[in-house]
Amino acid sequence: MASSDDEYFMTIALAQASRGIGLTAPNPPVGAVIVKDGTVLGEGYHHRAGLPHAEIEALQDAMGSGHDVRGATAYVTLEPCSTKGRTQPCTRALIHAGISRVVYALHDPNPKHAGSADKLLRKEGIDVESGVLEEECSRLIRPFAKWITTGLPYVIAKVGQSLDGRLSRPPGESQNITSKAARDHAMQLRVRCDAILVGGETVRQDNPRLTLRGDDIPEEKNQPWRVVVTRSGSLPKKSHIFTDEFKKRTKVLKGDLSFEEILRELAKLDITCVLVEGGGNLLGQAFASRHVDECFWYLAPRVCGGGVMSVGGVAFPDGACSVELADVWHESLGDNFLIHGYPVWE
Ligand code: AOF
Ligand code: ZN
Repeated sequence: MASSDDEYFMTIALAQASRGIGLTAPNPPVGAVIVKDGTVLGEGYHHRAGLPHAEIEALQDAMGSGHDVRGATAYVTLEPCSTKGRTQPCTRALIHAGISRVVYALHDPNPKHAGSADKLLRKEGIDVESGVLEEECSRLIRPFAKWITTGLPYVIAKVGQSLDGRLSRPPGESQNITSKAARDHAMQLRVRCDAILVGGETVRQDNPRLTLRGDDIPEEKNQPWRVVVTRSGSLPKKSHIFTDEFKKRTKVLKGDLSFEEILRELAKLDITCVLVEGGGNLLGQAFASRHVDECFWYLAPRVCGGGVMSVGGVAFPDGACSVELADVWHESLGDNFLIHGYPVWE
């Protein structure tokens, strides 16, 4: 039976897993904790695809400090893997280490592993418990779960708009709509993602850098891919994204692609999570295709009286989409306002 102690230790594993958010594609972020007699002996998380899984990191942390892990409990935010991939299966490592109980949050959505761990571990006399903090842990691996089950990356829409729904201000004015606090907040979204997607017009009008910068950026984080979709293919060669030090991380997708075709192209680059930053046409296309999974909507107390609609364009004729967000939360960012939620596509 799971206990409140199990939830407590799973919270620690979840905090470990969170350290890997945005770093592990195409693998999920996973955390693990080794506990014996109520004491944490070791903790760890999966840092990057190809490197050891969370369980191995936690076992090494414990054993590296001289602890005897035999008879200990392993808490893992995801079902331990059971077949060899880039690394050896974790179920085997847990068995060899002499772990006597394994508690994990949810089944691995990867069909290669899903549901196999229980049988393998129990055959060796190990107690197995699952479902502890399942909801919290499943939220963490939403991008991986979508990618591994559909072959498409998870889509986060970021919109920064005026009260009258505009992404831009009249020509000649500064083009910032939202406040510095809101833009700093949005920068953190780039940490979670493997790619930032924009339309060609955004590159032509704004010449954005689309890089990760500022404080609080994990050292191990790669710059996300910068992907521009353009029908005409004509983009200024001097744009930041083609000339700066990360120009190798820029990709242009040309032609008349549907949003799903764009996502399939991204999946080929092992992108499991993409941030759609605009402009209005591309956001319109994303919503009309019903492929938006999560939204961050920043509202600035400003009326623009003109400019590009935040979700619009030719891809978004009247009635193309009407969708409600679920699990909504909101917060104030100075005088700006953020609404977050998950579109529910029926
Ligand atoms: C775990 N612990 O920390 C992670 C798991 O190619 P590999 O060997 O890295 O295996 C990748 C698969 O392992 C991945 O698709 C997912 O099913 C699982 N991820 N499993 O036990 C971990 N990251
Ligand atoms: Zn594993």
